[in-house]
Amino acid sequence: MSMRPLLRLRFAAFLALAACGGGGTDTPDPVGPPAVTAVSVAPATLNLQGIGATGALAATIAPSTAMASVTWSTNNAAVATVTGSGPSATVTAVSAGTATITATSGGRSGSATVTVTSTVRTLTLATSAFTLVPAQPQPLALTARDEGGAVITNPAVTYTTSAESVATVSSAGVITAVAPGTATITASAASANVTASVTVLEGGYVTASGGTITALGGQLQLVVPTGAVSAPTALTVRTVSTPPTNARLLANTAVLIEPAVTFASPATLRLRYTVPLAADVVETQLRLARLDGSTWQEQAVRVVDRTNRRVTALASTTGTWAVFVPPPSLRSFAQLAGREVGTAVSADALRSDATYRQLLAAEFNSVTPENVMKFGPIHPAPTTYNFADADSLLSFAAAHNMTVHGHVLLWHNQQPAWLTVGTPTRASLLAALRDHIQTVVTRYAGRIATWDVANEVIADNGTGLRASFWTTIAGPDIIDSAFAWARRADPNAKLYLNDYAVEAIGPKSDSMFALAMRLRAAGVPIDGIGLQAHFLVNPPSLAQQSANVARFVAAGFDVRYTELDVRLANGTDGLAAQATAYGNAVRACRTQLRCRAVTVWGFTDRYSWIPGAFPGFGRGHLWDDVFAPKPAYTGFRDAWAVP
Ligand code: 9MR
Repeated sequence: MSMRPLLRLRFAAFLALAACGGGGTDTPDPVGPPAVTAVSVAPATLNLQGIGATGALAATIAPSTAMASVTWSTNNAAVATVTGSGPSATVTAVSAGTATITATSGGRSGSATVTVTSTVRTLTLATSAFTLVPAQPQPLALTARDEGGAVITNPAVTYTTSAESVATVSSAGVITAVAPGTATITASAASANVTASVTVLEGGYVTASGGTITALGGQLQLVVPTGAVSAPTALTVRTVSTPPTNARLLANTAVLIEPAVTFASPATLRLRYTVPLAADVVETQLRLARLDGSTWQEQAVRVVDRTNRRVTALASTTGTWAVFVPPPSLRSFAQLAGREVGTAVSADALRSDATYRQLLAAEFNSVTPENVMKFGPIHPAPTTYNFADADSLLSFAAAHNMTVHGHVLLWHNQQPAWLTVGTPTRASLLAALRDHIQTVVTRYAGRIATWDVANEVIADNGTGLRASFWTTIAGPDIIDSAFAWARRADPNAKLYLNDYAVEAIGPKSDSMFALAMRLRAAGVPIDGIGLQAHFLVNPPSLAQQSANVARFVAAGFDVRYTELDVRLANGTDGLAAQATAYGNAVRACRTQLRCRAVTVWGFTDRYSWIPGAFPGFGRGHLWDDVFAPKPAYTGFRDAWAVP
């Protein structure tokens, strides 16, 4: 048995004393309980779970015969206190941490380590209601406290969401909005719970490095290039219902994107139209607009994607965007019918009258210069051309997606004085006309789809050719030459023979037919027949006109109504008959696919050639002199509108 040296010494002394006892001397010295030689505490470690939890410790004294009392102490009463009498003690947890509990007896001591682990009693959130947009992250600011109110760092918390489809939550407590709706996020630790409500709006979230907003059930997609925004930006998107002036919104496609964000580089904005398009709307008419203050600014449309029903634009800024279509118009119906609806355009009105321009652009998809391309106006001196007005009209047409019907190359009216003075000869006229056609047609090649090459060359009584300045001096084959020169100058333009009073089969239409056949047989490049259609209230019937159109088409010619108007005698009503006349021209044309267009010779009574040319007549057009649509407009439009 091993014994510590000191103990061994004392024990030896005790034995020595005992040995000399009974040696006849006095009572031996009293011998007390042995001194404490060691104190141990069990268990050596004590884990207390939760504030207020208690645990027991026991001290063991050596030798067991030692009779010393035991005192207990803690080195950290903030963590654990100890009460005890004798060898047993009760330790009470005060707060999380570690304390050393010591039992002391007879100058000796032993200890145990007590670890207090606190439990989460309360969970609180700095904010417990969130409104987010899809893809937006939102960390939860969670505080866990123990029973004593102390904050627990890094508590073990689990997070759950009531609707993954609305918002998810990570194990670190970061919510991510997914799609519109509401969800409840629950954080749990021990027996504590706390919830946060999440409302996800239509919208999206753009991150600093780029991103995509998809909202409104996929109707809106905003693709933001990298670096386009300087910080993560949440955008909410709402529907709005105020349409652009003079336009129809496609349902659900006007969106308000808040807050308005200006992008460093343009983002791609795609707006989907989820509704079927109205019968008269064609995709190419779809427009994008952005609300600027209280006015809609039309934005350039980059792509109309029919398959996915998306209209795409480049956007520098968010705000309110909409897909819209123009109101029902002549051109929308004509386009559906696969044809052109045109009008002669007055250069003066185009220059000076904004209402005129607005109506022209909205209603027509084809224009014919009423005067400015005629020989005299465009070629006023032998080597002088005046293209300014024609150029303006072509710019307008291009800007508004309109075709241009050129009018006119060879005609006996509106010639410049220089052409007719002196004694023109066949040679001089041929040279002049060739130069004229080469110059004018070449200049506008590719921009003028169809040309009136020869105009009004049939005699009024229907017997053959008109004896005009051109045909009389140069010979009738100048007509042939005009077509040939025009073809050479623009091989793609369709070349027309144009005349009036040829809208029903009869002597004059027969003469025109015969001329067209002769020209073609001679190899002259003639493509089409222009029916002017300057009507009075009782024009040829629909059946007569249809038969006439059919004859030219059957012979292989394109046809177009080139100068339709219906003049009324002053003091008469005639508006209903006028409406019928306008409608029937369209109906007749539409009986044949190769009747490509119906062009009116001016669209408003405000700028009309009729009163000047036919005193006592007027009111021949679709809109009146203050731009109010007349029954003629409705009659004309309805004939276009039928499928
Ligand atoms: O509408 C045109 C009018 O302004 C001119 O003064 C006139 C000159 O003759 O020409 C009018 O247009 C005609 C067209 O060029 C050819 N067909 C008959 C049209 C009405 O006269």
